[in-house]
Amino acid sequence: MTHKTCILIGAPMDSGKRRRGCLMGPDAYRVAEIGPALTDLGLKVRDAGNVTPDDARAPDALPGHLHAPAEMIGWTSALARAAEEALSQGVPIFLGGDHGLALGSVLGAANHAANEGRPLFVLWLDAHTDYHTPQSTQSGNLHGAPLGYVTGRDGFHGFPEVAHPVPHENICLLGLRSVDPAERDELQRTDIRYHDMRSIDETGIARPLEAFLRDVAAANGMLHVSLDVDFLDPSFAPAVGTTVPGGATIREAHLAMEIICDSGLMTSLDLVELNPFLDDRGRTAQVMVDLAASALGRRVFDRPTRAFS
Ligand code: 4U7
Ligand code: MN
Ligand code: MN
Ligand code: MN
Repeated sequence: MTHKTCILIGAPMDSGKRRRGCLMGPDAYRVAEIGPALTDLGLKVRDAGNVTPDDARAPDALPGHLHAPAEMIGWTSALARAAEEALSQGVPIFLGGDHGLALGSVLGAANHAANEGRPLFVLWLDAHTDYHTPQSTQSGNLHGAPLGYVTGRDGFHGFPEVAHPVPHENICLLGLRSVDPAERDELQRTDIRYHDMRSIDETGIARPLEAFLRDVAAANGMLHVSLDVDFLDPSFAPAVGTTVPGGATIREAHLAMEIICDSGLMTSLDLVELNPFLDDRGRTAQVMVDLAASALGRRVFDRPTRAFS
């Protein structure tokens, strides 16, 4: 692991939804010392600063109830470029910003993987499925649509073309407990893997995650991990606009990160939806930094590495 360079990329964006505050996220992660937490693990860390969105306009074909569509298009193209560039140099860690940033981070990762001739896999840790299209979303908030976009669903007029859609079977969602009917109906027609909180309560988080990672390893895949604060239960992670009770515990979340780390497969990471305006003395920012450190090698004792291939 020590050969890796982590590249911190700030995405101070709020355009994916109406409630404001996530744009302060990158600063909160830096104040919570995400950089030192990773250098302490023997990793090289480069802070690439913050991305600024491209200028863009929203075509008339997009539905009128969408929030900030031009800004979303501008963020998507700028972040996809930043992701592609960073992936050729190390492991990008996107400091959000709302989950709308993943339209760009995953698009860039998919383009990079295609150039490398490798498949991209996506692990989505979230209370929500984020599988909307501009037409299916009722809220008009595109932070609920990144998986719809990167899988190549129709209707994202004016957004960068998704030349390499992520295949459904390469996506695994963990932590679900708030799924809109329109998303559920579409998802159930696909072979996306999803595990809601009930199934995590019944089988634990390790088994479905390890099964997914074995497939990533067998395919020599790249792995993008997208961690939404609301994957966690709001009692541990209050700084989020979309709180849904009954989320993952700190222990489940750390175990997931440690298993990801053991696999050695993660090639990019999003930390999204932190709203520092809603935080309680920085504790959610700190939890997210600790989870990122677990995904990148922090551990109490060395253990024999698990076999994933
Ligand atoms: B997040 C929602 F209706 N589905 O579309 C919507 F419940 O990135 C929520 O996962 C989306 O936090 C949440 O607005 C997006 C809602
Ligand atoms: Mn999300
Ligand atoms: Mn969510
Ligand atoms: Mn499919």
